[in-house]
Amino acid sequence: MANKMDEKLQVVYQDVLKRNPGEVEFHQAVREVLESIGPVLSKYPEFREGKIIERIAEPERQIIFRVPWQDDRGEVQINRGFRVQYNSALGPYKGGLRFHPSVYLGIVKFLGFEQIFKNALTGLPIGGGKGGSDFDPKGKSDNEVMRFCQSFMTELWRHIGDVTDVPAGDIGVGGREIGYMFGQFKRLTARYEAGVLTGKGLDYGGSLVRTEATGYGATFFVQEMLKARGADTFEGKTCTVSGSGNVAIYTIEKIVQLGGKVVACSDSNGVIVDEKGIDLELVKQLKERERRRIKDYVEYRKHAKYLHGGNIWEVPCQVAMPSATQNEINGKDAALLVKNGCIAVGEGANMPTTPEGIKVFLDAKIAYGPGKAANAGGVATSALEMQQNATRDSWTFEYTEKRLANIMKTIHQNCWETAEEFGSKGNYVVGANIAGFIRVAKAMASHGLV
Ligand code: NDP
Ligand code: 2IT
Repeated sequence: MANKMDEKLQVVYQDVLKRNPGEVEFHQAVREVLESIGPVLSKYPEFREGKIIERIAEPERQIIFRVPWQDDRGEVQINRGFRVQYNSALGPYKGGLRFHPSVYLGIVKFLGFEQIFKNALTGLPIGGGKGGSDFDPKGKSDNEVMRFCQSFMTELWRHIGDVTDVPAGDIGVGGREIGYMFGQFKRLTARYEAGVLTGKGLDYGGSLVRTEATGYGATFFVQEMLKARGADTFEGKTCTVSGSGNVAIYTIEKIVQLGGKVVACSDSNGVIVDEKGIDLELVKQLKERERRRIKDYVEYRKHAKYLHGGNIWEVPCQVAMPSATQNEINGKDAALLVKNGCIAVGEGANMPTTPEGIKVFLDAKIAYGPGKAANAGGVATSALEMQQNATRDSWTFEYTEKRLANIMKTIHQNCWETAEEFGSKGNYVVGANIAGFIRVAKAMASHGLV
């Protein structure tokens, strides 16, 4: 991204393309990391000799399974389930499950690959993994979602456990789905193994702040980036946050707490623009409690605008926080954001900016926080949930949020210092990729050829 890929890494990349045909999102994620880590290999020749990079690119284990279930009309439905156990050098595989019709192996592998470095950046003992299904939860009844989750877990349970692999939520998987899956796991194993899933309900082993953690963490990361640019803050800043799901909602909440104003959010159908500031309680009501579409916002707030099929990045802002999905900001969108005065971008979503978009942000020298650093607060708080489960403890909101804030501060500092050390001051892409990579690579090198 900031660096040209070195020749030997080019060979590795060509091999990744050949071995994983058609998995374009996975190729994109691998390429970004390979473009960053060239300078590390000069400093640590043992990583090259041990073929650490070739080994990191290949998942340790990939599980693909049939998920049959019955809909409310009694009709049989078949979906495909995935779990990619990518890398266990630093701890049990850890990463979310995504339920969305676009899910296929290439998406799960891109997310799993990103997760390795993200989890390493948290400094906590978690390896990288990801899973999901092409099941579409939209429009399904609670009973259909429950039957699907039970069938999904009927295969997944044998592959997971509190010291082997610990799934959590991602797109389409929240507290409701985790609850159904936990119930089925408990039934199949006859064990109350609380630490097998994170994002659990507060009544049965969940952690305070996990629901808020990704959005809060991403906002803390942007706060650190603003500080690093010269004592700047969110106070009075106009912000836009794409999506209106878990990450978007708690990003908006924290921005407002820190004095910023969010004027737009979205879903896959359109954009809400509310110049008075998005009414978060209304968004929570529509999205969390009533599971409706964001367009319904204008039924309650007549002054706001709904742009069907609109592009949120056309709305001028100083801080943009993409929090929906991959590749939602292309080169044109990025150029428009910069032109309209955007000074910071913090990625709540995974890989929301295309390579062309990233280049625009880096060339413009705005503060650009890539997902694997900026959105690491979610998985970090999952690791805190595992810690509470292991000790049968539960911490207060204030204490847990403080831990999260400190983790985000440390990640920011680590990325900043690493970028500087490797000659790319202010480039968080290089900082995050190198800092994450070194931690995993060192552990892998210690483990011998496994
Ligand atoms: P949710 O399912 O709660 O919300 C997803 C939001 O993104 C919805 O508003 C959805 O709109 C929108 N969206 C999803 N797919 C698309 C698409 N193809 N095009 C346009 N909009 C889309 O998921 P989360 O908030 O949990 O996840 C959002 C992002 O954050 C993802 O990239 C995820 O990987 C990442 N992330 C999540 C973490 C977590 O803890 N949950 C942790 C770290 C990263 P619609 O309803 O129309 O589909
Ligand atoms: O992308 C992510 O980091 C997540 N979806 C959260 C993973 C987790 O295990 O909490």
